[in-house]
Amino acid sequence: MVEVEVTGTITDVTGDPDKIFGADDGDTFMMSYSYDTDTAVDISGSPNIGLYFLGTPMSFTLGGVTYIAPDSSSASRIDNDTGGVDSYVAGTARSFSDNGLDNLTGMILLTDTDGSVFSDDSLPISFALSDFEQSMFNFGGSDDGVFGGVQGSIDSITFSSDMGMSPVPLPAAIWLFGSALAGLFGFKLRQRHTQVLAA
Ligand SMILES: [Ca+2]
Ligand SMILES: [Ca+2]
Repeated sequence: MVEVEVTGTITDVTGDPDKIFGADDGDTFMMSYSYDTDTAVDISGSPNIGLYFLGTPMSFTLGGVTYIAPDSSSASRIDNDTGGVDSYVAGTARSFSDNGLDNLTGMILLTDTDGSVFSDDSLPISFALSDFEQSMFNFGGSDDGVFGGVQGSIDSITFSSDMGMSPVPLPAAIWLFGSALAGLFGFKLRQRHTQVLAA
């Protein structure tokens, strides 16, 4: 699985006059999601566009509240050289409800204007935020029919991947380490014994 953590700063709450998200300019925005590059299927027929349902929850935190979009909503789109531009989107393909709010949608959009970040339309294992000239996020929804939305800039995006690195429980790790040490000492003892016999 590839795990992605995004942090941003809210720069525009003018779309949320009733403050349904309880967030102000300068507040932190966080988003996290994950995907399996082996199982995610590109449903776009275009060789330059990758459109994937991620099949895992996607969480958004702002105004001190975390909103969790269901598995069926999380999606990502990769554009490679569309009009000479590479772009990356991760967000909700369908609106959802959580914490008493409805019609919730959220996404991040990053644009590399010289088209150099992606060489195909596959889901990325990693990239650097600095590879993109433009980045933004938005999040919106409604509270009893009152709509609100905020947007801002992305400060960091970090990828971590656990491929081939499944965590080993500590007691097992100690047992393996102890056993390896015993093997090492056994080898050295045998070696010394052989030298003594040869002398
Ligand atoms: Ca494609
Ligand atoms: Ca490209």
